[in-house]
This record gives sequence, C-alpha cells and structure tokens, in this order.
Amino acid sequence: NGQEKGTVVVGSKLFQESYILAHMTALVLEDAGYKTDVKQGLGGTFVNFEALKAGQIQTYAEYTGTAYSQILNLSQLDNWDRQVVYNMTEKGLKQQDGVMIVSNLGFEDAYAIAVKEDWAAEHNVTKISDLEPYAAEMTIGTDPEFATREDGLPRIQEVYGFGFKDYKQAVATVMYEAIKNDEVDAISAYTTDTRNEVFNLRVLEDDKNALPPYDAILIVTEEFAQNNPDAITAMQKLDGAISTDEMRQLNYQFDIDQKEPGDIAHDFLVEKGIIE
Ligand code: PBE
Repeated sequence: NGQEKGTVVVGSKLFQESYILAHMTALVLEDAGYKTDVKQGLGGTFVNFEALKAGQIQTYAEYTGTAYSQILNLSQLDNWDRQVVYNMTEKGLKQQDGVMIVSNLGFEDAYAIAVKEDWAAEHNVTKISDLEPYAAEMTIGTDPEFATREDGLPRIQEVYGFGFKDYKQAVATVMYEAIKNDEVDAISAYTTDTRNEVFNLRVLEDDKNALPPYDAILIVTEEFAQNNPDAITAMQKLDGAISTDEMRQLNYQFDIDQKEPGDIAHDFLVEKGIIE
C-alpha cells in the first residue's frame, strides 16, 4: 500500500532475552516492509521507557510487574494475579503515559532468589523465608535494578523481615558468573534463564508473595500506533507466540550455545511459521 514506511528503532534491556525479543520484533517489522534499527542493550527499564516516550525508540519488550511497580508505582497486592496485574498495567500505562501494549508475548520472566543447590540441600532451604537464619551473613548478587527497586530487595526486606549483609550489582551475565564462582551467596535470578539449572542453582519459592508476576509485553506510544497501523499488525504476530519453555530454550541458545541473538530470533520465527 501507499503508507510511508520509515525506520522503526527497537530498544532493549541489558540481558540476552531482551536482545532476542528486540530482534524478533525487528524481523516481523522487516517482513512487513519496514526498515529497523535494533539498539541491543540500550539500558535498563527507565532508559528504554524514557527513550520510548521521547520517540528515540518506537518499541521494546517490557514486563508487567516491572511496569506496574517501577513505571506506575502501583502498590503491592496480597494475592498477585497475572491477569489483574496485566489489566492494571495496561490501564495505567495508557492513562499516565499514553503508552499501549501491542502484544502479550506469552511467557513470564520473573525475579526469584536463587542459591547454590548443594548449599540449599545442606541447609534444607527451599523458600525465601528459610533464608532468615543465614541472610545476615550472606551477600546477594543482583542485576543493576533489583537491589534498589521497590519490587526488589526493599520489598523482600519489608515482607520477610530480614535483609542480606551486602549486595553486589552487575549485569545479569556477571551476576550469574559471580554465583557460579562463589563470589556471592545468592542472586536475583531470572526465571527464564537456564543458567539456574546449568550452574546448579536452586530457585527459592516466594512463599510470602513479595514479588509480582512479570509477563513479557511489547509496548509502543499510542501516537506511533495511530500513525503506523501496519507496524502494529506486524507486531501483533508475536502475541502469544512464545511459551515460557520456548523462551528458556532461546536464552539457552544465547548463553550456552553462544548463538547470535539475531539468528536465534530468525530461526525461531521461521520454525513457528511467523516469517518465511
Ligand atoms: N525481569 C526479571 C526484569 C529482569 C528479570 C525480566 C522482570 C526486568 O527487566 O524487568
């Protein structure tokens, strides 16, 4: 058709999954005739969200619990429900920022506290509250956001009534290396990261429901959506396209097989019949 198709800039956060999702988004847009520019590892939550609102990027993959807690500052719920958090996030983003959810990708990547499996077995630790006798002597490795996010260490401290001795912040890959090398005693793990298994970690149950659900979503400004209906149609092809298990396998291809994120994204979309 005659619609002018410019370049769509796709942002991403500082970890493998976000790179892969940015490439997938770019690929469905290219398939619909757009040019794209993937900003791999642009920055954390706020860097991406501010860039989106400023028009420096047109989309990126966010997570419901992150938007809910960080961007919208909505309060903790006693019983977290995925659909309730999704609905409140959708409504809040629209009202506060004129931002809309284009697709609900189909999987959740939650934060979780993980410790070494052999240590956990030795001390009979299966859930976060089991850490209480040990936390004051433990150092937790976190990603760049978890230590200070309201839905992070402050919330763990408030809900469970204990804190860790210290924390060390680093990008997710360095955080995972740190626990593997015993430089930290626990980490703010990502539930779709297969290094939880590969590095023999035990992901602890959040038995007091401190943390929200984190469904992956693609977001755009309403203005972009109004001006680029074909881009929205293309991006909606990713709605429900990735199961949690599939996302884990894709992350494994990056971390363990060391495959390029663009190739991981491409091969997945072809296999799914989403692009040719
Ligand atoms: N998460 C868990 C974080 C990082 C890992 C996906 C919810 C986020 O980027 O919001």
